[in-house]
Amino acid sequence: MFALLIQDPVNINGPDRSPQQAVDAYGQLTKLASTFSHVDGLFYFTYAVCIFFFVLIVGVLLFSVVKYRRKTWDQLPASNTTHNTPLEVVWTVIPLIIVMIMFAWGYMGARDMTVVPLEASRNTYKASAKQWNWTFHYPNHPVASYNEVWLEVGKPVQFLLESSDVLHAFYLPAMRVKRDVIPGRYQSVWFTPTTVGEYHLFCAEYCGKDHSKMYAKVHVVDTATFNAPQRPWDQWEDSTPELAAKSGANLYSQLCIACHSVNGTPGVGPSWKGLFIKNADGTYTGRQREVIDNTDGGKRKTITVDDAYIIESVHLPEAKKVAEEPYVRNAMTAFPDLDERKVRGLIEYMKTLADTK
Ligand code: HEC
Ligand SMILES: [Cu+2]
Repeated sequence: MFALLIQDPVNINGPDRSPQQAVDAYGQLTKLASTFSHVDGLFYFTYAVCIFFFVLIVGVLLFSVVKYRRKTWDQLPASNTTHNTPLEVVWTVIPLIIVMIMFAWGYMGARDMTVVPLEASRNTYKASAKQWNWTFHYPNHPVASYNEVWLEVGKPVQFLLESSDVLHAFYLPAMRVKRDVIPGRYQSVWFTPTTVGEYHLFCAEYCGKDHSKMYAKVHVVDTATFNAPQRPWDQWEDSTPELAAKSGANLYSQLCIACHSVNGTPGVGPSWKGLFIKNADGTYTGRQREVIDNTDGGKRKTITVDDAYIIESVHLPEAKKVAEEPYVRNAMTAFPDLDERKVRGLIEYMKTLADTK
């Protein structure tokens, strides 16, 4: 039975799981990577109490069932005792003490987790949740990142959580933090990451169709990597069109893949295949697209897809909405913080999906 409980710490979530995402010695919790060790202590204490009383109660029950079963039809009851005051006191007081220990332990832990130390509040990130992405803003750097965030090891950090649509939840099991993200109000969590590595951030509140895909990578890196002149979240290779397309493809698989296919299959949004047409001389022309132009009183127009239209579609999708069924009825997530350089990488990637004339 215990072989089932104690899972292989390396293979529990597939071969690509890094050691930092492995489970702890008992195979029950993700390996702790923050200072909130009381969560583990309390968890295992509660777990041990439950196992002890389960075995005790079921054991006594089974023993009595067998020992005191009626063996003949006319056998009298073994005992007529209905009350035993010392016994009642014992089984009230002992559980009370155990429960009070759990309460005090949990209360002190909850206080630690909710009172944000000054050092963490001076290192405040913003995490914005939106169906079905996370956007991160950094305390002293203008560039935001999506679905990936970088933290400095050993430095207390606070996350200010906001949602621009529905309920989400910020769940970082390795750090032992979890908080609902509620539209119209700021929530916050803090922790101190203690181990360099890569961790999973999950959305833990069902938030619609692609809730299961709403997770982010949390990179905990050493101080030198974090403060490198080229910050780890600000790296973007686009020195040649091929490399830009590669960076774009990578970003596509993080941000756009949920709604846009690249093989012509319609999704929530139109496929990117054939958005451009490659001419015989190697240049690209955009395809014709019927749109509703909300910057011009909602008029229907036929436009030619070009860089400006794509950049606008990313920053302000409502400006020109695709007028074709079924896309006209669907809404696109806006990415106003995605800088133009990255959108140009995405455009280079779209061009690799062009139809040839
Ligand atoms: C939540 C789903 C969703 C996500 C995520 C999404 N889109 Fe869209 N996209 C749509 C929908 C729906 C449309 C069509 C309606 C409209 O124009 O607003 C659209 C339209 C577009 C268009 C206009 C396409 C055309 O054929 O005319 C572009 C360009 C675009 N999206 C780019 C992106 C990029 C780049 C990303 C990732 C950074 C992205 N989208 C992520 C849903 C999405
Ligand atoms: Cu969510």
